[in-house]
Amino acid sequence: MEDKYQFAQKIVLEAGEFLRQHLHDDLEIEEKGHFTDLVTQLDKTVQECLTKSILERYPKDRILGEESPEHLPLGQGNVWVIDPIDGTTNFIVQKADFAVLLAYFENGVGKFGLIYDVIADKLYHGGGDFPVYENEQLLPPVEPKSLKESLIGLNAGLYAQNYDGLADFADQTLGTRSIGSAGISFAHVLTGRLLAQASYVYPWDYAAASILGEKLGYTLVTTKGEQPAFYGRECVMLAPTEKIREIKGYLQ
Ligand code: 2AM
Ligand code: CA
Repeated sequence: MEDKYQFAQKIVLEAGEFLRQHLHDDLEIEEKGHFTDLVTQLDKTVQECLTKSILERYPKDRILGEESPEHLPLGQGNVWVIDPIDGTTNFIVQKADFAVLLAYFENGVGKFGLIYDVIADKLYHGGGDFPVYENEQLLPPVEPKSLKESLIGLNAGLYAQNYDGLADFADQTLGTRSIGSAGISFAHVLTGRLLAQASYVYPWDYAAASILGEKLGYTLVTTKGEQPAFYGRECVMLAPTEKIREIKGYLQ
């Protein structure tokens, strides 16, 4: 597993370097269903490069990628979960606050996860048998503060709708923050900047955070209070395990 983990770090860092080099390229932007759900040629290129590198080295493994054709369940066999650019809108508009996300599962069990904040050059990595690091700095286990001393990650849309009671929960805290990259937002939970992060997202957006978080004392749950299905789009929240019961008290 050590080899696979080192390999994963290498290809994610290379993908980030590629995106930095192509940051100011002319972008071919396509809408995927809704005008806010965008994809560029660089999302597709990074997805293809990561897929090719993984399958060349591990031909029996399988890929679940945001931009890959089949969205298979990850419960069986060796599955790599890829989001080539998490925060594509930020990538297009802000040229910052986007991430490369990679997670690896064997028969549904998360073995390691990687969140690479490309412009900040911060790689969050570990999980499973590996300690969790931000670059070379070991991250300590969660030390949750009270809701009244904490910020939570939540976008304006979910707050405005009070989706599953998230605004009621947010109103118990010092306030909300929203970055536009689920991966980077989840990483801010892992470092204690945010108490929790809730997002309406897909498995490739939350798989790495779920593996990293579990190692440090966080749990990823749906805002309905269930285990995420790791299939299709769901509203999920990463929060300190010992705070979940209290938070659920504010959710509907
Ligand atoms: P993405 O850029 O990889 O799609 C804020 O938009 C966050 O929600 C981002 O992490 C984004 O990831 C994710 N997201 C997932 N599905 C989305 C969608 N249909 N439209 C916009 N953002 C989406
Ligand atoms: Ca993406």
